[in-house]
Amino acid sequence: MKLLVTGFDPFDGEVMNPSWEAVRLLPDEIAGAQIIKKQVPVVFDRGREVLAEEVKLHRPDMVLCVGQAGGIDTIHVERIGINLIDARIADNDGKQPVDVPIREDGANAYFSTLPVKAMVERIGAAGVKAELSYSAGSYVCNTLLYEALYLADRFYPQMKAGFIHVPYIPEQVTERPDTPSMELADIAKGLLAAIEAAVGGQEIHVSMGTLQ
Ligand code: PCA
Repeated sequence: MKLLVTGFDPFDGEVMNPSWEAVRLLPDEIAGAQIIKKQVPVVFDRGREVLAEEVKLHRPDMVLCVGQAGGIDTIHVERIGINLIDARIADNDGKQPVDVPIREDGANAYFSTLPVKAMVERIGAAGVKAELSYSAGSYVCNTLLYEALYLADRFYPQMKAGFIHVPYIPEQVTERPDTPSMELADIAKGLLAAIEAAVGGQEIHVSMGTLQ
């Protein structure tokens, strides 16, 4: 099994993005699955293009995109991607689309096809705080989640996809002591646990399908 795991470039004045820093710490194999890592720009158009190119190139069985959500204090396993861009700030290319759909011909929303509850549970069992989230926002992260699910729906029906938002790491909040953060090692541990659950979940799904 092949998993494409993405993290983002820094954005919004930050010098690093914990999503990519944590993704790059992951081993190249988890629970027997090959892990392909890719850093994605925080740019509405190019971010989606990079994702589509990587999917076309590697044909992963599963895509897990990871992004930073400053201000959260637990790992958020996202449940839904919505067909909307409503950017609060400009992307790294200076573009700030407001109230536009991601895909004119796409569904209003797609649910993550990863086993989100099992992932939250497994992250918690690894000693890292996690919860389900019902909104990935309306910025570049939601766009990437929506796009991954759109691509799966249209072109890669076997491909599962989902998204995880991670908190700031302590180095990012030294000037903002009231803002929550999580150690990078814990974020990486959480991602590892989530991937183990996702890979296990898929195996169960496949074997149930085989029984029918
Ligand atoms: N977080 C942003 C985009 C890139 C990232 O890491 C978001 O939540 O949309």
